[in-house]
Amino acid sequence: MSDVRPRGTLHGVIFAPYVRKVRAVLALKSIAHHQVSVMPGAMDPEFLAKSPLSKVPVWEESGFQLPDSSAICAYLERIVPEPAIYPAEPRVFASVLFWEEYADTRLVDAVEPVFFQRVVRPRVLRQTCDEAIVRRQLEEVIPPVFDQLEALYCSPGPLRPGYAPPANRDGSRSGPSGLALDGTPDVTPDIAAIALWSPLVNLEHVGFGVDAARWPGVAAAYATTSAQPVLRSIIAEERAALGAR
Ligand SMILES: N[C@@H](CCC(=O)N[C@@H](CS)C(=O)NCC(=O)O)C(=O)O
Repeated sequence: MSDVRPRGTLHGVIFAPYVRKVRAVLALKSIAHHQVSVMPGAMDPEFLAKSPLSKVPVWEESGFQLPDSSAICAYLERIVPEPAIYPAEPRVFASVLFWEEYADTRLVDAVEPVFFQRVVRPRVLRQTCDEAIVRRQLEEVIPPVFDQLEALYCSPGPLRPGYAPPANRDGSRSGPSGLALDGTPDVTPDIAAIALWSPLVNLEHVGFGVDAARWPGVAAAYATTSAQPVLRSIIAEERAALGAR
């Protein structure tokens, strides 16, 4: 029988991309935990003692606190190694760390203003959405990021050792990261795939998908990661919290 005692507590609001990244890893590794909703930028002394940079997420266990999604995910891999989300081969491992960093910086910076304007401003801050910012991000800021991902992450090359093409959505196999016939991915996504997936969920929550005609690799990578049953559950839970069907 598996141990369902909570291993620790994750602090952070579930819509924050870095929090979702950690929740995805916890779910993929079946690590039972408590979830405490903390808004980004919390400045109370109790939270600052856990998170000196006042950012979410923070992972907490008895006698141990760890901020930063990348640190937390690396720690979770050490305490629960299977299924592995970090490749073993040195170059593939290092490259995956780079793409995780790319997702956590360039992609989050491009995407988050859209979610902030469409959800946080009206629902949390009771302010109106600035549609000019949304349009600018969608038309000018996000496309070059997707172009870069398409060219450098979704294609074989020196920045992508170990690249495997994503699955065809019809269930036929096009490579080792394919979908099984029931549509379930048969390979656990690595930390780069998870980190790239997470901010794109926020984009989907506000009605914007990745244009598969323009960025087929990015769209397929997102779809393949989203098809993991435990990640589908995370998206469904968030949609319910947003009041969407
Ligand atoms: N490198 C950090 C970034 C965390 C981060 O920036 N979190 C945002 C929420 S998505 C936050 O807490 N922002 C509040 C602030 O910057 O004051 C990580 O990977 O955890």
